[in-house]
Amino acid sequence: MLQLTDKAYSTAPATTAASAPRMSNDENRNTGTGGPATSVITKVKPKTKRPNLYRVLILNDDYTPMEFVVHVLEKFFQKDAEAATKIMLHVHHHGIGECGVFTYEIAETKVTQVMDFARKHQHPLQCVMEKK
Ligand code: TYC
Repeated sequence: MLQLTDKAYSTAPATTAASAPRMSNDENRNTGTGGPATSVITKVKPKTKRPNLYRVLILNDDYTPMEFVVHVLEKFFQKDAEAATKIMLHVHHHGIGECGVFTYEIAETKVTQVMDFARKHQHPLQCVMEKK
């Protein structure tokens, strides 16, 4: 059967009431001691988790043409010409620079795409990922 909702992709708690303080089922139950009735207050924690993030970095070298690096940044990291040129020049002068920040699988894919593209064009450009 086709399911339209999927818990794995839900970012919000199922209901807002879920995170409100709640008393145990048998509210105001007697303790059987002749003492006062007691209740346990429970608070349901929203179960959203932030994903681990990874920086994708490119490294400088002496041979890859500047225009090729700019092209890589436009093609795989959606940078415009100005942003791509800034990043390329930063790497050229400092040795390393950030192309973007992604979840693990996306970062891994970007690294593979850049490395394959550089190899195909016979440039030694290196691309790596680093946990934030
Ligand atoms: N240093 C290279 C050159 O002078 C340009 C370059 C920039 C190479 C950034 C790689 O990640 C890089 N042609």
